[in-house]
Amino acid sequence: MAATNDIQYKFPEGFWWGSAASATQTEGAADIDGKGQNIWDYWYEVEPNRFFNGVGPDKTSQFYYKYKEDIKLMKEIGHNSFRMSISWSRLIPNGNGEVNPKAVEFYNNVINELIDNGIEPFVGLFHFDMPMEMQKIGGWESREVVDAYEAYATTCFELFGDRVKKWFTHNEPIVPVEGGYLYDFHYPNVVDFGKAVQVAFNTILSSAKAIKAYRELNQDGKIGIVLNLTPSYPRSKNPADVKASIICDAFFNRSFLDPSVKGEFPEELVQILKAEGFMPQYEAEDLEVIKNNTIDLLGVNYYQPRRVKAKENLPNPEAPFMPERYFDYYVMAGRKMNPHRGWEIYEKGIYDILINLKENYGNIECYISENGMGVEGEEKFRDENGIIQDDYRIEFIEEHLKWVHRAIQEGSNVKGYHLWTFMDNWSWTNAYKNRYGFVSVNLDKDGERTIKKSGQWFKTVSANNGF
Ligand code: BGP
Repeated sequence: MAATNDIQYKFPEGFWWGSAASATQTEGAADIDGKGQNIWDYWYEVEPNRFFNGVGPDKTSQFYYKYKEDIKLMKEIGHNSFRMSISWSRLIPNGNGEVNPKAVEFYNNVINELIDNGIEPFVGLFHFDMPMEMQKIGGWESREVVDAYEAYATTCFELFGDRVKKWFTHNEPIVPVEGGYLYDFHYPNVVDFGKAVQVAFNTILSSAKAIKAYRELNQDGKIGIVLNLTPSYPRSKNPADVKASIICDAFFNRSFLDPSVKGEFPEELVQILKAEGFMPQYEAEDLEVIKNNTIDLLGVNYYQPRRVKAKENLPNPEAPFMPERYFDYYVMAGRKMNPHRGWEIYEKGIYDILINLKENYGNIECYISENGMGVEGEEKFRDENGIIQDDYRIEFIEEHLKWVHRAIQEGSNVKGYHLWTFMDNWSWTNAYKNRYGFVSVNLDKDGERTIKKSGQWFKTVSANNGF
């Protein structure tokens, strides 16, 4: 362990060190103990070929069975906090109605085990996993589903809120909009911008309703949302490029950030939706609910930047409407790459997000809820002692943490850093392709766990509260 006087980047007392994961990506046990199907279980059943190597959500990393062992490992590598999510279709198999007692038992056990090990549970209510019965009646397109979600959220607060003091209504809510309704990488694989807007609006409304329900219960915790705030950098200062980046930002960041923090929608976006004829349907009181129920705490997910320029070509008027009618992406020459995932690495992006929150969003309390480096074929880095030598991940985390540290020096209200993810897990259509964990999961050996070099390193960082 580094001597304390060797620490160059010291973080504030009580900084949250940990990682994040989600229910459907880790639990497995997809069809036992009363769990209902969600869209992933269903989609895998009907189109297994859409998943990398045909691996589905049925087994994943078996957290359902191995949670005690996993939580022990979390403690061992220095976690003082961990974000998990509750599977809506495990807790309430039909999405609305009967609560599954086996699920209550499981989540109680996990939450208690975390607390007994000195790890604060941060709990998300929705991480991409719509119950199939709810999807059948329209998913987030439907007001009925918004109401069912509010009831589900209330049930969670009532069941677990005595111990859980940090709640998140949604994780990256723009992703089910993109995946399910624009770009065909989540079920229901609809390509329809009008529906996408309705889904986005209803998701925001559901978040505000859950926040309202939480406050009405007078529990003494905090409630927020986790957003992937990918900055949109313009190619140049040319006004056309800058305008393109502002519009891109309004579509993909401010669409959820502004209503969540300020209770209002970005004017640039509303203007476009009106001009293009895509305003969602809503009731007048919805806007009041959104306005009056903003978040306490913001989770920030950051992986890579967006690089944007003015559109080069006229769009095909026959093609479905897409946000990209207003901008093009471009590849910046000289960008730094994660060659194992094909994503750009731009560490300063994390600082830019935090400074933006400080300057334009009232310096809302926030934390880095996901950041991480996916590596395809990571087994090749396993050494003769069986340890994955992931020095690239250590460097990735360090370089991002330096910028987080700098933002703190400049007054950012950022309270913690969680890696995506604790252990290698099943990542939607990418299944087990890209590995992100502090802990490796060997699928050929019944999910055997081994702490990677980065996990050992993180333990020291957490113990020293810096590096
Ligand atoms: C984030 C999601 C996670 C996870 C991660 C890695 O956006 O919140 O659920 O899947 O991306 O993605 P991938 O495995 O596609 O590299």
